Amino acid sequence: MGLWEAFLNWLRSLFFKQEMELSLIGLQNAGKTSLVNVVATGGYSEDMIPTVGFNMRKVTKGNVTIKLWDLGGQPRFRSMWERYCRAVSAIVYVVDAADADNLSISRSELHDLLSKPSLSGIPLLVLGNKIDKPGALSKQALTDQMELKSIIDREVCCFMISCKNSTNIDSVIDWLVKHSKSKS
Ligand SMILES: Nc1nc2c(ncn2[C@@H]2O[C@H](COP(=O)(O)OP(=O)(O)OP(=O)(O)O)[C@@H](O)[C@H]2O)c(=O)[nH]1
Ligand SMILES: [Mg+2]
Repeated sequence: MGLWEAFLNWLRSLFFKQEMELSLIGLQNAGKTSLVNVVATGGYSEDMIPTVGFNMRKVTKGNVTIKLWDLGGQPRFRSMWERYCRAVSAIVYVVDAADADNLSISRSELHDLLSKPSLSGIPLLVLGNKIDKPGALSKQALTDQMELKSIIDREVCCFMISCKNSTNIDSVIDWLVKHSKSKS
């Protein structure tokens, strides 16, 4: 990027708020609502109520306002995931990296969702959560088992996080802010 362009972008950022909309998807108990809480307030709680349907939260980071659709992960809510992903700048898919039993279901739900033509090209951020737990998968193992390398029609990024210990939450926020769109 040229210097002049960089300067114009900087000026723009002073006058225009950035805005983005994203969806949090993943099986029940993965930690989606916990992630919203950590990003919004830094708070974490062990007793969480499963999300029924969805919740919408707005979070502001710097000059970026993020509208988050936090969706329920129980089987009965999965059919509505696609509808809430259509208009978003990015899909954030949360996986419980310490729950080996449900990994193959998580993988097939992810690949099912990404096969919808309406969602083609939307960037994907996969988060392996609960790395504070013993037995949590490594990033390499999660990447392999979720078959992330087979996704070639969009940008894919993966971080290992812990909502409990706030591990890597900064990297998540950085990635999200970089993927926001300008709004006049
Ligand atoms: N050890 C550990 N537990 C976590 C972490 N993040 C979330 N949990 C726990 O996992 C459980 C489920 O968290 P939720 O945030 O409600 O999960 P969810 O994905 O929103 O679930 P649904 O709303 O049912 O789809 C809660 O008991 C959390 O305390 C983490 O980083 N480490
Ligand atoms: Mg929830």
